[in-house]
Amino acid sequence: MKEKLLALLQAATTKLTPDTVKGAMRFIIWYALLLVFCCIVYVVAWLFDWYTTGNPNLVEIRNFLHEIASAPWIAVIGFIAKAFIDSNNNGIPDELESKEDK
Ligand SMILES: [Ca+2]
Repeated sequence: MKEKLLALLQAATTKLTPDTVKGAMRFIIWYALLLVFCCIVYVVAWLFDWYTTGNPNLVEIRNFLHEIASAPWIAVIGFIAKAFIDSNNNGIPDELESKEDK
């Protein structure tokens, strides 16, 4: 398990070097990874709380699910999904480029 996790982390870091990911796309990827990391930490902390107390905090997980299904989160997911589109491969999401740059 530990070796697989380290290999996955190493593969991710080698693919996210300045040579392979250019421009603003780098920040979009790091922002998306930060959101995923924070969600994972939240769920792991919730599971740890359940493990230590013996009772699942259903109110807290319901609030979390309600939060990640809310309109602002859906907007963030939409923004990130659009920002990953870089058809001319210049490192600037097509959504953020002016019409002359496309
Ligand atoms: Ca582009």
